[in-house]
Amino acid sequence: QQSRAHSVAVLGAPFSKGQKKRGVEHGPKVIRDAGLMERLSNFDFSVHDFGDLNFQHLEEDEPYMDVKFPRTVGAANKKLSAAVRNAVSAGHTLLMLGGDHSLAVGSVSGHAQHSPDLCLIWVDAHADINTPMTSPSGNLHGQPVAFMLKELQDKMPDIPGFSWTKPFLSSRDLVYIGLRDVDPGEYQFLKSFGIQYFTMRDIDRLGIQRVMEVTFDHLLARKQRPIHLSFDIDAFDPSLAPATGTPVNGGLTYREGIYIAEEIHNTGTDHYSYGFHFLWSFLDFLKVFDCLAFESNLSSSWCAGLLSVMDMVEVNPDLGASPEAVEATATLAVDVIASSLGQTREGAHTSMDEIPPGK
Ligand code: 4U7
Ligand code: MN
Ligand code: MN
Ligand code: MN
Repeated sequence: QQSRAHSVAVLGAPFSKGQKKRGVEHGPKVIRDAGLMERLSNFDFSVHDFGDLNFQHLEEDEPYMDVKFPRTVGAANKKLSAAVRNAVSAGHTLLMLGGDHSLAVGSVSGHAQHSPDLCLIWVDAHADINTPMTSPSGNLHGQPVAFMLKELQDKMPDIPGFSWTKPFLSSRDLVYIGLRDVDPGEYQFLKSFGIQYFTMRDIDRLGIQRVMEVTFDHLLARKQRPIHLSFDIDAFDPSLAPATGTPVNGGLTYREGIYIAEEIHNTGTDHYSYGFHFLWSFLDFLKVFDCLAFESNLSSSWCAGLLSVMDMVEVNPDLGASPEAVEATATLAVDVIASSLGQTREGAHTSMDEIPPGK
């Protein structure tokens, strides 16, 4: 059953050609070095390390319009897409370690091939929804969402390397959290498609709790469905996540980032509050019951929630001012991953049979 993942698969994607700075291809290694697998071994689910994908470097890869390395990025994403589809089809909850954010094209499309009804939560300082025509940089890590959206189909040229993928996501199935650097063309798309987004200003006004409530109301009120979480580490304030390629001041606090992750894990257990329709509330109620029963019967406390695939991207160890800065950024990534998979701040929710006696 989809809400009961028994295993998490970890897949590294050491890739950096979606932007110009070297180093982000070492993201998977530094996130692993920060203790990822040990942290995940504390949970009740099993963990499978699928290792890192091997990406080809294409010699002949001239820019298309202003777009850099289109064939290299396209081929890498085609490969990632198949790997993600296979892992999800095999029943794993998948954790993809980037690499730059252009990898979301492969990650989300592969996920969508198995779960066409998925919804996408994009946590990022940036909207990454430029088309080649609106992109100020030509970097594909600022464009992945444009490849996904059906609404942008006739605004996207045929970019070499990307003929394998077709738009599969509706703009209503996407929510952004953490935005604070949005280009003019991107703003136009957000507004004209009515995309639900929360800038840092919105988080200041509403608080992160309300932001998550509205996010789930928007995505899950009518039906429960798989969540794809695409987490760009630059969503955090640069004081917390300095080792990244496009830092922007005024980002998420540690607690806001962890709260987002915890709430995503809690989907499927506490979502009875989303939406108002009686029938759905009732079905949600049954599901809560189901999940709680599962937790108590097996004394294995883990309930997967709706998170099905998570990307953790844009950790670049070459850009930290010191080894400490790099380690802080990578450890933060591990903390967000652990919280998304069920680590809680109130302690383990496995119940002890009895409180140990004093004597
Ligand atoms: B990231 C930018 F112009 N919008 O398109 C662009 F500001 O994956 C930045 O979110 C994109 O880190 C940042 O190049 C991509 C720029
Ligand atoms: Mn970003
Ligand atoms: Mn991004
Ligand atoms: Mn749980």
